Amino acid sequence: MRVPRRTLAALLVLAAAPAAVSCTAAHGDDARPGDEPPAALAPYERLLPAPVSARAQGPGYAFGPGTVIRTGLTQDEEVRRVGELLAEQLRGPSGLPLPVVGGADGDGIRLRLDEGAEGAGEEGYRLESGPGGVTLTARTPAGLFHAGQTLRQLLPVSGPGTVPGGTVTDAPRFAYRGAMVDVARHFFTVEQVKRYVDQLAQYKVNTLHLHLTDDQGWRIAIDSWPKLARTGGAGQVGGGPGGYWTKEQYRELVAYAGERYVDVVPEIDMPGHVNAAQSAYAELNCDGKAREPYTGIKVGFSSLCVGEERTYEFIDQVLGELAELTPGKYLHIGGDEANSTPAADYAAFMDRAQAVVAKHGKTVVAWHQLATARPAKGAVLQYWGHDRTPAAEKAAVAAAAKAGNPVILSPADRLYLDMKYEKATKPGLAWTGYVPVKRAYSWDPGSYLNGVPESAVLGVEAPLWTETIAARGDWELMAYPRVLGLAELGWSPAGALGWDGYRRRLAAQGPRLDAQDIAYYRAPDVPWS
Ligand code: NGO
Repeated sequence: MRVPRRTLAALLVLAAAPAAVSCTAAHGDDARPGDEPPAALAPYERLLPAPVSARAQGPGYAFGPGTVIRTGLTQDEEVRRVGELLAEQLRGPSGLPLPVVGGADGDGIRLRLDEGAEGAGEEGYRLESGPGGVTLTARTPAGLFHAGQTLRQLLPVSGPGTVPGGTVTDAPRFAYRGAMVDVARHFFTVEQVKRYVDQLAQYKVNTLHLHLTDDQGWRIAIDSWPKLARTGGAGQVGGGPGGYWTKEQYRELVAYAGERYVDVVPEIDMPGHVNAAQSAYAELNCDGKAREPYTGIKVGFSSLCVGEERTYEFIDQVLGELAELTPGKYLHIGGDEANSTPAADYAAFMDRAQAVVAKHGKTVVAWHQLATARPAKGAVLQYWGHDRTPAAEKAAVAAAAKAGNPVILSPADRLYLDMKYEKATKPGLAWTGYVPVKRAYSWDPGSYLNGVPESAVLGVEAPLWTETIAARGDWELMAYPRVLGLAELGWSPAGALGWDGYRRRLAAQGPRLDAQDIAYYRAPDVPWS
């Protein structure tokens, strides 16, 4: 679902045309804390993620009490729903009634599904604003949704206002733009995760990876193994009460995310990271003895019993129920840090686990250690190495990519949202070193790993591990603003990337984050107003 390079190039040329106020594709690279604050960016320049092309032109549209949202002639139910959701998102800040009506003609915000819309792909769109209204055009409802999020950024943070005249033509660079939440180390409610989905979807992030199980907790109800959640979900890091989601709650979250064009990828981590399951069921241990619940933050000490047939009945039933609950195409089976599973056992186990995923009609995602075993055809590898990862490990990922396994990039020293920004950051870990906002953003996914060309990169993902994160404030402090950098790396064309332009676009988002009551870290090298 990538826009063909030539189309992108052509659009970029357009964006740079003399009459255009192009989205500022600045390439300057140095943080200059203490510099004069740069002049404020015009609305079309401050869009984040930076679009393929944006230009201001002519008078704009007065978005006011008379504005209606028109969802087109086709009576398409989904377009209607996108219109309703956009109205809801715009009503809050603007205080306007914004009725949603059918039809395509007349003033207002017009949503237009056009299967022939050129260059738009699965998620792209075009936005045109002039005195008569704003027209959003896309090939798919997802594209219309993304267009609506761009429109939100062209409006004032609060109150009615003018959508400046101009045009945006846009489509993502990568198909997979993800964020992960670890609800196993610390438990979080579905409501808290929904809040994150809302925040992320406005920046065109389209995947939510849920790390549902680990040594410290099992967070999803499984009917055939009820003690996994009831017993295995009772605790968390530090010993506080944990919790779990019922199937109903999980379904509700998946549906909520789906309405915002965010796919859910659930993860059951194995064969390591399984102490919670092994504390609930003695039979999952080779010695037949239940483990004590674990509330610390060490890794690599637990392993499923690879030689025992019951282990495979377990994973078949668990993954079967999860597949049934999950409309998306991926199931994540972990595979990281299996330090207590001998290499040959690990490979044998992963062979069978991958076959189970296929049997239930899904595609495997696993942490990149799967590359050291035998990745199945089409299995997706999630790379979480860093600058000091041994070359041999990187080479295994490159070899798998060469053999056709797509790669999701989550470099730990760039995209791990649990890494401290600096020494003074209170929550967080620092095993990769500190990850300031600039470092999180300043790299290119298309040329990051030797031997993994852009064509092998499915996309990028920012994981939020929660060993040290127990409350919303810390979650948001660690995620924001770094997760906006992830959004831009995943969406914007390579030519639009660059720290100097980005830090200004990011600063312009400050009032929006404030208005949404997001507790972000005010990085010193970003010119916040
Ligand atoms: C590692 C480890 C996780 C930790 C995380 C902390 C992966 C894939 N496995 O990443 O269990 O929570 O680091 O940063």
